[in-house]
Amino acid sequence: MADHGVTVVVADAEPQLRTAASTDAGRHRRGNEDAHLAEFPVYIVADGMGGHDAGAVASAAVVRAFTGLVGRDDVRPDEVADAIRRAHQTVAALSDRTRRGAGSTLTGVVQVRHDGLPYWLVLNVGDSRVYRVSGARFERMTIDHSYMQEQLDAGNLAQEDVDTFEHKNVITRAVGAPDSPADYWVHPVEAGERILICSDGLHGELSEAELYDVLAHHADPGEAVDALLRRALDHGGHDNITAVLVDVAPDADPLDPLVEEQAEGPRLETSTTPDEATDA
Ligand SMILES: [Mn+2]
Repeated sequence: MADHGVTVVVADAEPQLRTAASTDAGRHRRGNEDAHLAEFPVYIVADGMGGHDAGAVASAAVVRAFTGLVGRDDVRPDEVADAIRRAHQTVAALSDRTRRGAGSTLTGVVQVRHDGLPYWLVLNVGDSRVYRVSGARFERMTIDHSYMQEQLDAGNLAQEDVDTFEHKNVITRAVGAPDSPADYWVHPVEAGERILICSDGLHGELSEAELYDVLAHHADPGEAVDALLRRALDHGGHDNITAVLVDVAPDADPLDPLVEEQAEGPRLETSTTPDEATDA
């Protein structure tokens, strides 16, 4: 039993996947403005911001925009773009109504179908992140929309100085904010891979080496997310912390199109801003 009261949900709606999710307010914030959804085929994290409880309302609204996709194995990429557009509209309306500047990050993966084959549609707005472990490989699948990332890209900030960068929490795109299209990437579903979706309360406390270390030492997804949150709390828990983990079974049938034909798979639209999402 964890000493910080996290909630871990392990779902098996899709037999090839094992998932776990955990969230904690951390040690410094009164409430938890993170929200998440971890039900096949939707695995997303939203980190809300805004005065009073506007952040929590915003992140909850973002997650709610995706609930209609839950339980389906035939989701199309344009339906994900529609969900993001609905989330934008809802949060923007909330922001206008409350005048508190409500917004939210949104990141994660949705398993979509294209020509009958399943892919991960990776999506991102803001500075929550998606990571992927495949064998000894650990990679980030998203690019932050943040002032820090802009300074890194411009060469004004060195990678070794990110830990002490003062304006870590300034994001440049948010659900509900203008000029904030989502980025998209498409990735074939691979046997044995592990996908981590998290808010900055996790990746801001743990280095990528630490994230990988924890993931490599806990095969069970529930134990892994619990260990990730415990580690973030040990580092101070300065922010709300959320982690969603999706494991694709290592023994997935190689003849199953789920994991076959990756090289031959259809090319999906991989531009960062499909038309469907740019007008959100
Ligand atoms: Mn946060």
